[in-house]
Amino acid sequence: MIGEPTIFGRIIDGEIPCHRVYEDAHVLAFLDVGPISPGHVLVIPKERVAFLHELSDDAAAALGRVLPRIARAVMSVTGCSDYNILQNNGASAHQAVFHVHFHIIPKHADGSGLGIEWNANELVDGESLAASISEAL
Ligand code: DGP
Repeated sequence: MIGEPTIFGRIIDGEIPCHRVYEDAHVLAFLDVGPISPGHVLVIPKERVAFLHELSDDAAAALGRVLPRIARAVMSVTGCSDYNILQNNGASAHQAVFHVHFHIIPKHADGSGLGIEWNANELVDGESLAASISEAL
């Protein structure tokens, strides 16, 4: 790890308390301290990297393995049938804590939950763009 631990690193280390809902060797999940809606949970890797694209394959796999299970538990307890998974990377993309995290945000009947502004445009040069991204993998 380079630099000061983030607030989530300190939660992993037990220096800062959290309302833990799940933990294994690679993953920790806990309630968001400022929930957008009741049942808002954060799921984080114990690997200390800021952005999704920095995650090791093992840490990514560990997250992917438990996310649906935690989502099912949130649905069962809150009664929501709809929810968003949000994962922000970079300050301009609304990331405030620079340790990878997935939000599970229930959408409740009262309208509480994530609000999304979705400015769809027309796809331009799809074929060459897809080929370029594919080649970059
Ligand atoms: P983001 O904007 O994606 O980086 O979201 C960071 C989230 O982390 C935000 O919803 C509030 C939450 N958060 C920040 N500090 C703490 C904390 O100390 N404890 C808990 N449980 N959540 C925190």
